[in-house]
Amino acid sequence: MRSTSVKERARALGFEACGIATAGPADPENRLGQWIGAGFHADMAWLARTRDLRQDVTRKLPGTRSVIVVARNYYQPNPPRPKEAHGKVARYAWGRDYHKVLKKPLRQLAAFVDGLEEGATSYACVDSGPVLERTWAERAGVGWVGKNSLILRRDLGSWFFLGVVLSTVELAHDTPGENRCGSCHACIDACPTGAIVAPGVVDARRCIAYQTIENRGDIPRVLHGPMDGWVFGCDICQEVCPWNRFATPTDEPDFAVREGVAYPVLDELCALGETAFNTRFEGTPVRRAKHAGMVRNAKIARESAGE
Ligand code: B12
Ligand code: SF4
Ligand code: SF4
Repeated sequence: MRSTSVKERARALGFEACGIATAGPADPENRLGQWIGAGFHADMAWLARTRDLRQDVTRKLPGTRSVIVVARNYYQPNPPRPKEAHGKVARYAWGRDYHKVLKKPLRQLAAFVDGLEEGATSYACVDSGPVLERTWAERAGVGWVGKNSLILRRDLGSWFFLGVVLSTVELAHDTPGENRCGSCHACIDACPTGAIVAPGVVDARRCIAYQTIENRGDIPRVLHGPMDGWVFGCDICQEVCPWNRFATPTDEPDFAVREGVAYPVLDELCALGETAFNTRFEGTPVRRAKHAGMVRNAKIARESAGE
């Protein structure tokens, strides 16, 4: 079967999971529209701008019949912390930027699918494409949408990236992931800013990940204390998730933690010039926050540590 060969190829390319969904309206309940309408996207105007594309994959790739979703594990245990006062960087950003790491194997997977049918076309993306990756991941059976809004799997927990290939090739689809959060609400309780406003719904304005990575302005004072040393992203709603007890270390050497990235010493970070910042975080996702953003975050962490 063609879908089996796609999954075998994905496995051979290093993806731990691969599932397939049949293309169709991505968001019939208009969750994205409601989320944007409530202002939960904060200043991420690009999300609102691309809303129509996100809700209909055939606008991005006319003739899309199948949505192939892959997962790549990035888990690795915490490295030792420095003795000096330090900040915390989210685990996903400790090594080489995942956009770069996943690009080649995802393109190879797309090329393989293209080869299944004369005249087939495809579109591959990781994170930055206008695709509702989590919706498709759940539909393709790659996992379920947890109450922290992340995709979870029984074997990997949630420490994995998603990648998507839209294809005009018709492939047998999988069964959607079954939600296994049950009565647990550990992530909602643990979120220090109350950003998880309903199961599966995060208000980015209150989310430390948004504030430390995407916000280019000032971070509201009321969030400074709860940020608790996070200087890039936040992992709290994953660290407390019982499914993450099953996480095993990644086999991707490019994700290996780089020197000085996971727990940057705050005095050093505050004093870092722009060139030194770019060199230190070269090739990692941390560059997205930009020099000014990271220095701002480090100053907040240093003030809070001193309080
Ligand atoms: C914008 C964005 C953010 C924003 C907003 C987060 C958010 N919750 O929406 C910010 C900057 C805060 C953020 C933070 C993080 N992000 Co982010 N982010 C994205 C991005 C680019 C778009 C997400 C989006 O469209 N949000 C809008 C909402 C409405 O969409 P949604 O959450 O996907 O919800 C849909 C479905 O989940 C479903 N749904 C919603 N609620 C419910 C409830 C139930 C019960 C059900 C069944 C379905 C359901 O309906 C929605 C519409 O169809 C995606 C990549 C992509 N292209 O999709 C990565 C992505 C979601 N991020 C990712 C990661 C890793 C993170 C962080 C963990 C990074 C970190 N450690 O700091 C945090 C986690 C914070 C959190 N708890 O969400 C990964 C998640 C991988 C995974 N295992 O799920 C993604 C998929 C990138 C990737 N390719 O790997 N992110
Ligand atoms: S990433 Fe942090 S701030 Fe954002 S929802 Fe999760 S626990 Fe809350
Ligand atoms: S902490 Fe509990 S409720 Fe939250 S995602 Fe994990 S299993 Fe689901």
